[in-house]
Amino acid sequence: MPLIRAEPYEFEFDPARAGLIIIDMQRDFLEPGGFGEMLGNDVAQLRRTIEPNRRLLEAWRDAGLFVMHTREGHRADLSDLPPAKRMRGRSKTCIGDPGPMGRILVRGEAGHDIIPELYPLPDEPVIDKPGKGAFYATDLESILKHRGINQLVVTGVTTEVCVNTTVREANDRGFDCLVLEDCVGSYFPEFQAFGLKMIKAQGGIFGWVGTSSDVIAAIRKPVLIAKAAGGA
Ligand code: TIU
Repeated sequence: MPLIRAEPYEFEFDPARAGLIIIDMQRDFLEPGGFGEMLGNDVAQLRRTIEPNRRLLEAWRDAGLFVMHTREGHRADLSDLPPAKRMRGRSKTCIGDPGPMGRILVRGEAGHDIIPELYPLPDEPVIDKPGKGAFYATDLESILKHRGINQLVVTGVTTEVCVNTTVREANDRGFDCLVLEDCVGSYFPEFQAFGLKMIKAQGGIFGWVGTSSDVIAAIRKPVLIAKAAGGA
């Protein structure tokens, strides 16, 4: 079993029982001109995660491992949108209203979809979730159960909101989570730092924190490592 460098201590990685879950890398959260930026957020804080996620996803796919993607959003009729969520923030523009890239956080709209750099392949499950956590009101848990997955490598945005909520939900359901600090992002640097600290504190109360380069090294096929080292 490969050991991956992590905090608070090394993660015993079992590729056959691990799934990569990429949280909410959606155009409305990450792209200039999207909903996130419209609310005054600095999307550059999230965009720095795109390239590390892209490299990780490429290596993960090359290794033939299991990957899932999530999107936060609602039905077009908004019947799964809690009124409290719609009104929160007292914003002029709410979820479901027309936004810069279609109706905000509504399934099927351009802004709700995943950024092209990380677009799912047809055989990769996409979990459409109405909440911040990926387990709430989705079939994620049954997908993981049927696949025999008990470890999650977690990336995406935002660190303190949908990533933390999903990790906490997973932890209560018995999954070991390894969160990759270079592949998760927050609009707020202080929340990025503390969002990660909260996961690994108290002996790993919710899980582990590591980096994508260590995961990529663990899943690379030996022939690729030999090539990188200058071998045949
Ligand atoms: N995906 C996710 O984190 N949804 C959010 O609403 N995040 C914020 O930081 N607002």
